[in-house]
Amino acid sequence: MKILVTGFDPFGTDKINPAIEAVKKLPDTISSAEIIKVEIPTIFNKCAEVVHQAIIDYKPDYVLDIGQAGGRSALTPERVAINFDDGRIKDNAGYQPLNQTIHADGQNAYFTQLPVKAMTQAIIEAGIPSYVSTTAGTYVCNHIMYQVQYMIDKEFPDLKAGFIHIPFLPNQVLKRPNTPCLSLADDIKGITAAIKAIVERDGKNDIEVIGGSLS
Ligand code: PCA
Repeated sequence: MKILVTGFDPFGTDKINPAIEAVKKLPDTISSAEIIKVEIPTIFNKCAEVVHQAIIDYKPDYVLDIGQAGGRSALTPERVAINFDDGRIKDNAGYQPLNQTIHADGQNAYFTQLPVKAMTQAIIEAGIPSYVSTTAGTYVCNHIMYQVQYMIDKEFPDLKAGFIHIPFLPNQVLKRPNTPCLSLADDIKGITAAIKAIVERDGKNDIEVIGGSLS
């Protein structure tokens, strides 16, 4: 089995992105699955071109995109991606879409094929905080999650894909009081546990445990 894991480059005012830092340091093999690591730019559309090319080049069974969610306190597997770009800030190419549909012929939203509850449980069992998220926002992270789902819909029906948002690193919150953070070692441990859960649940449904949220 092959799993393509992508990490975004730094964006906004940050000089580092925990996503690509963690992805670079993942093991090359997890539960006998080959891990292919690719850095992607925090640029609308361009990031999807890079992932599309990587899917063609590597023919992975799974795509797992990783991105920073500054302010979150846990590793959060995302349940759903929406057909909507709405930038709070410009992307790394200076583009700031407002109220844009990503694909006119795509679904309004796509659910991930990944077992988000099993992933969350595995991350917690590894000693790292985790919960299932039901919004990946409206910036480049939701965009790439949606774009990969659109590729599955239109072009790669056997592919399975999803997304994990991760908190700031400790050195990103030195001047951001009362903001949660997680160490790079914990990011790596948690993402590795989530990938193990993906491999273990391959061909099976997600586990049926409580994992919903009220907000
Ligand atoms: N996080 C941003 C885009 C790149 C990243 O790592 C987001 O949550 O949309």
